[in-house]
Amino acid sequence: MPGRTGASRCRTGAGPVRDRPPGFIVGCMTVQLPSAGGSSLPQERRIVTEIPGPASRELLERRHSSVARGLSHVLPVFVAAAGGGVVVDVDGNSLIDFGSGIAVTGVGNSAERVVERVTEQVARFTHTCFMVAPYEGYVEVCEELNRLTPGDHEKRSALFNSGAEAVENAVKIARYATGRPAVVVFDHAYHGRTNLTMALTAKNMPYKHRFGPFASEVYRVPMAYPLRWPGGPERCAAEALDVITSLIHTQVGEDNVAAVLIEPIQGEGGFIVPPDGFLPGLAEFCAAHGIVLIADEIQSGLCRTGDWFASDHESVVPDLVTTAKGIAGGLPLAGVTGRADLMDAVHPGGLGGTYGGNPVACAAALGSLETMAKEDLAARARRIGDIMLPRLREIATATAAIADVRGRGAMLAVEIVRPGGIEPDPATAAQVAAACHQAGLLVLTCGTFGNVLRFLPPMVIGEPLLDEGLSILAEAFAGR
Ligand code: PLZ
Repeated sequence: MPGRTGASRCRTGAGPVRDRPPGFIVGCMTVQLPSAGGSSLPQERRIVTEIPGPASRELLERRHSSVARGLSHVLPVFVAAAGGGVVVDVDGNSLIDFGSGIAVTGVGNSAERVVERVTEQVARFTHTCFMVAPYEGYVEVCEELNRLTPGDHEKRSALFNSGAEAVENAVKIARYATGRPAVVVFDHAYHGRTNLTMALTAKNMPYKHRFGPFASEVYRVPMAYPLRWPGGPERCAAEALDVITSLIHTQVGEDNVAAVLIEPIQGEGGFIVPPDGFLPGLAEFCAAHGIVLIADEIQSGLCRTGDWFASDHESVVPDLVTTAKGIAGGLPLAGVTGRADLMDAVHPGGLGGTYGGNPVACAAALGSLETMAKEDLAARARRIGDIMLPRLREIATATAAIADVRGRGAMLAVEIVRPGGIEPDPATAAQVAAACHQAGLLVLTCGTFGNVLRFLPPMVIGEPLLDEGLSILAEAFAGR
């Protein structure tokens, strides 16, 4: 197929990046690209070209003629290597990573134990399908999840490929176990892009627009969002609980509700931290009515907020917990963990999937969980919060554009508004993010209104990089 070979080559003739030697020519400059990632990469910010540079732009052109338009990029630099707190692009720029690939690489990219375990596993066998012939790694990951998730009751787990798939399965299990149809979700919620999880997700653009019709029996209630609660942050927890329980009673009926599904700290919806008392109150209501409380800890879990799980902060014990993202150091893996009686209600063969709990992903998870425990990454996350929060508050004092600084551990955000009120200002959020990107700091935005800048550094990031990142952020806000 000569045509195919030809199509995969760069128009400049430089060839695909993977075929190039570690040092290659961009314009008149020789760029030394690292041959490996991981924490041994120089932990430094280094900007050697404009962002994106010529090699990234070249790849971007190929991307545009080969990859669907529906996939967008926060920052169109193509990655050559990553590790610790940096991402190195194909032009040799080294960016400070405040995103962790959306809360995934908390243990760092190509983390040592992840690489070791994966390398060893990939050489032994890559797949059997757990439903065809099982293997120990899957069982070990489930044991670990059962042990680490909140509560010391008897638990079971099942593994899947993505967060959305885990959420779908949690809903399947809750419906099966209760025999009830309804699922209650929240304003600003994000649970995925599959058909059921689109229905569970709140935001239309870009996630749902023109992708319907959506699944039925999904009921949305207000979120306890302190900054925007009409009665003010002090009354938010109690009033939100009143509104929610009353809506469930009058519009759905408690006995029709299989599950209440909530992110203990909302992620995509804007890093919304419910006030103290809200989650325990919700758990109490669920328990009183035989409703399964599902905590979607896909973004907030696995040491990110300074505990193993965000639910731990107020000792909330959900009936089911979904995990993904941070669990396997970047390999695709997700889990549903929870009460043995609920999990074991489903008939044999009722749960599964070809790749769910793939042995290589399980090996990665074991390496990643081991690293979290050994290096006490929850403590590292708390330390990151202790360093970042005061600096973020300082930045917020110097600008009228920030209405709120919030989050816990290494899951932090600032909400950007028009000065003088709380009207969302997504344009300024986008400008600040772009200024950070140009200066070599990878930050992400989020929020229903697109006006939240979020910070999710790898828990293993070094403090000098953290400091430097914060200074870049302060600079990006200067004069706003
Ligand atoms: N639940 C709480 O944060 C994924 C989405 C990125 P998947 N969030 C990042 C995007 O734009 O697609 C997420 C989450 C919470 C579920 C999910 C879904 O996880 O692994 O992306 O399916």
